[in-house]
Amino acid sequence: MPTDFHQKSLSLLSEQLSARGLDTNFLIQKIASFQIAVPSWALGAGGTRFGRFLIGGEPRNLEEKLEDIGLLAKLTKRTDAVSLHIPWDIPQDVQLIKQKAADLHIRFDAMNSNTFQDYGQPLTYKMGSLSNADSDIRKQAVEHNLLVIEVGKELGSKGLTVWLADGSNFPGQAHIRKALQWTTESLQDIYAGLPADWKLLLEYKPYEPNFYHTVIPDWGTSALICRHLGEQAKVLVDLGHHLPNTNIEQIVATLMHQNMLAGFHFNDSKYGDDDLSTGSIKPYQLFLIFCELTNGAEEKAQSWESISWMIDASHNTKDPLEDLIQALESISQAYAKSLLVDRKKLNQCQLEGDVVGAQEVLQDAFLTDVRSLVREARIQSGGELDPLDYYRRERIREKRILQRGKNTQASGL
Ligand code: RM4
Ligand code: MN
Ligand code: MN
Repeated sequence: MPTDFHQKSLSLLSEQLSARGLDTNFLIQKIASFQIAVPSWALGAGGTRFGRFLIGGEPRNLEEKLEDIGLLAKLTKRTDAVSLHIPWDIPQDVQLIKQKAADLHIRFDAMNSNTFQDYGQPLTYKMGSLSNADSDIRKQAVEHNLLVIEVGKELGSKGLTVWLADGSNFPGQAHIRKALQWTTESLQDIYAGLPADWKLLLEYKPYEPNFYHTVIPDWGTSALICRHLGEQAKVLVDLGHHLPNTNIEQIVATLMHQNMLAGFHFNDSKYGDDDLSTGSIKPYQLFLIFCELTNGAEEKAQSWESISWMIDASHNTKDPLEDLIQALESISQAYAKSLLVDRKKLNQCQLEGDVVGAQEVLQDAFLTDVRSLVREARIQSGGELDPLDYYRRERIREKRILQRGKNTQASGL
């Protein structure tokens, strides 16, 4: 991408935007300040239940994961935080990790607990964790979450994300009401240990790994439980955790209306929890979601700052770092486009029942090529003109392979 091509595209866009009454510099500032966390498990090749293909040069430990996020931060200027998964990425030496992160200007975003696998703990989670019929197992799962909070406190994190795999595979296997009650009580015990300036982000998912019933299958159940916890508990929306064709933007609007939106896990999907690159399959949906987000914040339904942002994708055919660069770019583009929506005109259309006009307003924003705007925001922040091109030109993966080895495997799924 030649610099003069970028300049020409930007000035053309700038002209179009000011004709629409929009201030290019203001938009650039907004785009530049929007930061999205990267999870510690997204830096290696992701597996499926059929196996895993190594990509080479995968980070061997948390320090190397931080180095990869540091690189993403330097190139894209779109991420400044890591979200840790415990026990996959339990810091061995907290001070060292804190120092390393500080050197790379990386914050610790929400901590993720794990009660969906066995990793040598005394009691098995095979039949569930926070919802288990056995109170000792529930207790163990609660204690794990409390430990995750302790680790997070040392690192300066301000949130605990709970995703529960609990549920059942066959009718009759679980007592559906009791499982919900036990889950609520377990979460109350965890909530009691939550520091006052933290939030609890409660994720939902309709199915997988359980296929008959999941204890927290949807945003409504998650919100219901949060109501039993307290104001610091809110609902986390993972884009892949919906049945096909669900109107996710409506869920976002509803949650914001109730000040109940904790944050996002960005990814994209065709069928289920596919964990594909954000914006690769349904960019219009992503844009509509951002329209609800920016509008909800503008109209003060819920503040922008109270929402957490994270990528939660898995890559088994792409280089994870390339994929994350693409995802960060797509998210910024969707955000930028949502800022272009002519709200006054849209409100007028809604008032007059002008369905055609309303669609035109949205499409006008969506079909605007904002790439130069997003690029400029990145350059002004000190990032690369074209991060993907830089990554390939500098042969970063090849260098990682030389340094870390060909057969390394990052922790994660
Ligand atoms: C789940 C969910 C969680 C993530 C795990 C690895 O499907 O999205 O957020 O921690 O996967
Ligand atoms: Mn998730
Ligand atoms: Mn998921």
